[in-house]
Amino acid sequence: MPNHLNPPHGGVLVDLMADPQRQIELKTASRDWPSLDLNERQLCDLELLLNGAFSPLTGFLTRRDYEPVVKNMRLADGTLWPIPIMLDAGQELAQTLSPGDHLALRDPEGVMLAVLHVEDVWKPDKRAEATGVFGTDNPEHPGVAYLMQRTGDWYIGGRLEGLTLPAHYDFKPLRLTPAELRADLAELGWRRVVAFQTRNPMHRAHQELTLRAAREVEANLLIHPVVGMTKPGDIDHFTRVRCYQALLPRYPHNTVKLSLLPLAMRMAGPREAVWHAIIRKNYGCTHFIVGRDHAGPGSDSSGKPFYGPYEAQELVRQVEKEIGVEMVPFKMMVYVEDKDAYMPVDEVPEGSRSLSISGTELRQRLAEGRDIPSWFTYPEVAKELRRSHPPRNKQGFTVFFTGLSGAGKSTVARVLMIHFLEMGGRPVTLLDGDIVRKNLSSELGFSKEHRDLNIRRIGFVASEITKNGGIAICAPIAPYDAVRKEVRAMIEPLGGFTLVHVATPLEVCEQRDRKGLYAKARAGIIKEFTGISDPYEAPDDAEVVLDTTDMTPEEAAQAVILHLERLGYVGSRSAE
Ligand code: PPS
Repeated sequence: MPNHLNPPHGGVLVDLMADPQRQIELKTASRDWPSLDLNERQLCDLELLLNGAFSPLTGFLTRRDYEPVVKNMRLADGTLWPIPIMLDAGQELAQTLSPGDHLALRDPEGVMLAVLHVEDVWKPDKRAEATGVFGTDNPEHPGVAYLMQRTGDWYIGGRLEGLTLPAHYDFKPLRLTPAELRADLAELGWRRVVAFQTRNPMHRAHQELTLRAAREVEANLLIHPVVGMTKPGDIDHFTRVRCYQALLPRYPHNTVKLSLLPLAMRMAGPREAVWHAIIRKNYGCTHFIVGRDHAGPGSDSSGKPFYGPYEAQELVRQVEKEIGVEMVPFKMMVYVEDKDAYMPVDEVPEGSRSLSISGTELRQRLAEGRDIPSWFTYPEVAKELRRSHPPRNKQGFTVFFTGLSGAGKSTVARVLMIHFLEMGGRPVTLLDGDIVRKNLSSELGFSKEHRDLNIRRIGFVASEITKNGGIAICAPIAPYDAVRKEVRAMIEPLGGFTLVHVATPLEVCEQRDRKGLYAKARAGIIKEFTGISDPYEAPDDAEVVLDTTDMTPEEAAQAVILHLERLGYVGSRSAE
């Protein structure tokens, strides 16, 4: 093994990649093997198994290793390993596999990335896994939620042989494998390297913390952000990496390096911190920064934190020698106004005012286009954040009408569209019930299943429009609550979403009967007619409720516009 793969740059790296001759054999043999197309989490795990970041693991855990890992953070042979790395599957695939079989692991395009030599197939006790790994089975914990709701019920364990690493097309020069990073560090002559883990943009507090850490242990700094899967709702990695790149010139020359880690985080707090330290050891680092509430998901709905603020530091402290990485513990850094400097919260002089801005506060400031002070983040970082998080008056949004046939949805939607066109500044699309049924859903009828599918299609189109900064106005009946909520959940992370319940009473709609449909429904000529022979679930989450019985379409549209103005999506500021 070349010298640079040995300490001080990490321990022994496992190499799971098959040589070219063996790859040909595997590809030929794979024609007879079952396949699994990996999801995002599995792809991340596979990449770090294959590239050696999860050394000493040589594959997905077998039951023999899984159980002691869950119970006491150790593989069967006693090696420290805190997080189960599992290949999960549904019953359909699991039933067809037995020990000794081969499973081809593929990316979503069908490219074969690796072969799993199946050693074990079993149904785990997920609740025991949750309490063992996360210390809770509360589904508000994102790691528990993933395990309970998105993880298949079966695990398949076994050794891996790799053919190729998952493909990435973004920030390629920054995606170094452990061997590549070790080689780079050796070439730079960096013998002591302190790694900084992050899933957030880095502000001045983080810069100060990393500079202090590097100074304290006389090491160079590796900024090693996670770009695989982080906590749902986090700022996307494209934006974050641009922010890190903007920050780099603010460090002293030749002291810092940026490299990206395609890890799927579990938010497991203390255990995750141990895992992060092992991974950094494998990437060739000698030191690892552990801050306040490292890799913790915050608090549950009752406000109780899942982990104590320094629990992760305590656990890493117990095992740092065994891992061979020295922890650099840090308290929270705050800005001290009268000193115009950052310092650890426990060192702030008495009587001094300290300031900080939370992630939620930052998101609010971005959404409202408010000032982001330069004591908090450098202007070049703020600029990157603003580019991908424009204020609300520049974001896209969806206005989603729901209500009975004849309630007035289409008419109000049309008036609203005209007003948006008059305001200008954003493209507007009207997805009226009839238009959609003609163009997107012509093959669908009015069963619950078909109506839900229709609404999902509308939601998908509206989410794309919203994501790209446009206005989508939807006006279907959308009689079912669950699918309306699904659409809301799909769109809200991408821009604005306003549900408008056109709550005109059935008697009024029936009296109007502009299309003659109610008469036909009463006569039984039209079946499954909403309000007559089919249900309508009135929403309890509508932002605007309109009854068009005694309201003009103009008045109804104004009520929606006033609501959007109040939130800042339209109005005087949208002309800026
Ligand atoms: S849904 O439930 O949201 O998928 O319905 P939507 O796509 O809005 O389609 C409703 C329009 O189709 C006409 N129509 C019916 N509506 C309800 N129930 C039945 N059985 C039915 N059959 C045909 C009706 O004209 C609806 O248009 P609007 O504009 O709401 O009156």
